[in-house]
Amino acid sequence: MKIPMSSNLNKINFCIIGKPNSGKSTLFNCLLEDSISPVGDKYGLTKNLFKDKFTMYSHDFTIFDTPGLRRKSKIDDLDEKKRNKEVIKIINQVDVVILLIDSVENITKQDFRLADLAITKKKIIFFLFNKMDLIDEGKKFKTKIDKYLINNYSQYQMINTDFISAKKNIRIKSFIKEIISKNKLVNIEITKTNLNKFLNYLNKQSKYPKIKKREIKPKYIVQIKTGTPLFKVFINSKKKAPLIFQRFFDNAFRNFFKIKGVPISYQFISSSNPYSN
Ligand SMILES: Nc1nc2c(ncn2[C@@H]2O[C@H](COP(=O)(O)OP(=O)(O)OP(=O)(O)O)[C@@H](O)[C@H]2O)c(=O)[nH]1
Ligand SMILES: [Mg+2]
Repeated sequence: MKIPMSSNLNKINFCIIGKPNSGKSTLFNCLLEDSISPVGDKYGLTKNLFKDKFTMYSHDFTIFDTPGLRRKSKIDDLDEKKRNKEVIKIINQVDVVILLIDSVENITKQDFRLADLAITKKKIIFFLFNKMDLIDEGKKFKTKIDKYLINNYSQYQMINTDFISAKKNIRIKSFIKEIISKNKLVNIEITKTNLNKFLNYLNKQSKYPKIKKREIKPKYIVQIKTGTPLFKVFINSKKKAPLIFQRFFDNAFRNFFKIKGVPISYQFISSSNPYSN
């Protein structure tokens, strides 16, 4: 039996993080249809957390605007260090992390580091490209970005991308719909029948990673939780599931069930008798 969901599906908490000037406060105000958080060209304008609520598509959202994050090496100000710590704390508290990127600038290593952190904490994460009104050929830009991420970010399967203009209120509502749909996906329940179909599919592929010439295979899968779905995966090995197998399994699983951009947890269970079955 699966443990019931702890959180209410119609309540979603999210925070907007990212470099100074990327437009976090503009997006915050746009969603709240009010000028709550100060906005402007001055670098590092927001110095405190702003929190507020809004309702859209019958969902209650709690949203945090955060101070812009700079690279650690660039910071010598104690207050800024403290603010950075607060932002990291907020990531722990929310369901969804919005990493806001100025489309006119490049994605930075810091952006990837923040994304890695959110992924480790099992959050839904969006790379949200803002200021699309300043981009001439939007379609080409999106294709270029997705290609870039596929080639340069190994965790591409774990993230979502979207493209908006906070200032011009473009694609904001469809972005909120995306958040709602990903939040639903976190509560996915996969039936035993479908888990078995997946195992059969894998067996037909017969491309399992090998350790010392022996293939590591899953023997049985069971879902034990929703709301960050958790699956127990029993494998045909006495040893702990090697990382290469864990990656292979996650990839195949996500492709088969079409789960992109939401966290999944697995417990890989080694068997006492790997040669049975
Ligand atoms: N053209 C354009 N400008 C934008 C957009 N969103 C924000 N801006 C501008 O970008 C500048 C910075 O916006 P803010 O919302 O203050 O940025 P922030 O990320 O909150 O910045 P910090 O608080 O310093 O971290 C302002 O001049 C905004 O008007 C957008 O979609 N298009
Ligand atoms: Mg701000």
